[in-house]
Amino acid sequence: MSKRRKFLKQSALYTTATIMGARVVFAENLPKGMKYIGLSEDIPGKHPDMIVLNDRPINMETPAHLLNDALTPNDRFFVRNNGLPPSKVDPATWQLEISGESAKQTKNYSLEDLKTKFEQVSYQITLECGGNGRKEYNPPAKGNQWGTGAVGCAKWTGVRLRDVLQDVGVKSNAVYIGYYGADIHLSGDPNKDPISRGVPISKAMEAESMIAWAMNDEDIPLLNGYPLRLVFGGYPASCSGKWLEKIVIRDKVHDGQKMTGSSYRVPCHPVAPGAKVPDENMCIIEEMPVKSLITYPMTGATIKLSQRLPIQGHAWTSADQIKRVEYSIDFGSSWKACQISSATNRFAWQQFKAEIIFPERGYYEVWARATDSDGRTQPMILPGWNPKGYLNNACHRIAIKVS
Ligand SMILES: Nc1nc2c(c(=O)[nH]1)N[C@H]1C(S)=C(S)[C@@H](COP(=O)(O)O)O[C@H]1N2
Ligand SMILES: [Mo]
Repeated sequence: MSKRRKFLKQSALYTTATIMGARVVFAENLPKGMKYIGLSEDIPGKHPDMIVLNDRPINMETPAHLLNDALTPNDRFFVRNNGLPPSKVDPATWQLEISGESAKQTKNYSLEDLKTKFEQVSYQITLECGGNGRKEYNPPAKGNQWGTGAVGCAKWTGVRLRDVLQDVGVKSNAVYIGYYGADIHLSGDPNKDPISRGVPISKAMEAESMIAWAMNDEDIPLLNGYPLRLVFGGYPASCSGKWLEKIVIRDKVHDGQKMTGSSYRVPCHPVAPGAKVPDENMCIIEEMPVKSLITYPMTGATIKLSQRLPIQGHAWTSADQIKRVEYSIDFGSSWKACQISSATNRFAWQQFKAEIIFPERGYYEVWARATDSDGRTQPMILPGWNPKGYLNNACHRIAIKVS
């Protein structure tokens, strides 16, 4: 971060917060964790039915039935902020610095440089927060109590990260890349990063690993990282740095904010629920597990016995593709196949659908279960408990009444 940027950040703080349509004049004075009583659940640019878990920093998830589109519209894409988004972004002067001990040189790129010097690519890539589904864990884990909606799939446009890294020059001892964004630590301290994570160099070099400036053919919304972000499919979305202003090529595992300790880590070996796990026994989450979501109908729907119930949803994986999605209406005793679409590219979620006939009137649950090309499948109940409540890929369930 340059001295000038640091100064801008320090003076800007969170003064752009608006409540009831007006700027919060003494925003800096509100004690941390306290909520504005005038805050409506509506966050500008986002769908009014998004579920707001937190407003400082903003964290919001998408109800399953709002995720029915093959590509998640920008106003329905979940938001997971660790700090406060930059209050002023000027795309004309935005710079991305690439440096680090395993970079052959330090180089800066403007948005214009990125758009004109490299091949432009678009991929449909699913982003899922590592903590999606956390609220089901027992004993509960601290942190945002995500239900099912910290996931979305958008069409991202930008350049391949590897093309830019290669333009700078990558030393043969490179191990990891780390990112720094322009967001501000909740304390307002410009010397602290809200988050600075990264991926192994092999992941950074994959064809689908991107530096993106567009989401569904529009500018990326401010809350999702405008004007520039990293996008890595198949890894926890925490790797996909927003408001991207610096990438470091490291000769060791990146040790930025939330890379160390227990953040975004799970026990290297399974533990009993509630166990205390020392930091040295916690391993960094890399590939995310296979998962699916029923996006139609909404849970609680009623149908007549004479009707067939159409169901729809998506399935995603860090493996090459989804091979199979099945549904059950008898609490997992038997499963029937759904139809699935093929993936546009690796890491795009795939659509599934089926038409269900129910044997008699009553209460049912529809459960969905996906299996990927590596043969991994979803557990029907919660997978391994872990202290921070990550990686819950249990089958999604919806309630149906047949009358
Ligand atoms: N600079 C920056 N990048 C970030 C974050 C952040 O707080 N700051 N949050 C991370 C986390 S934990 C997640 S899950 C994703 C969320 O991306 P989204 O808000 O666009 O859905 O962004 C990641 N990138
Ligand atoms: Mo996340």
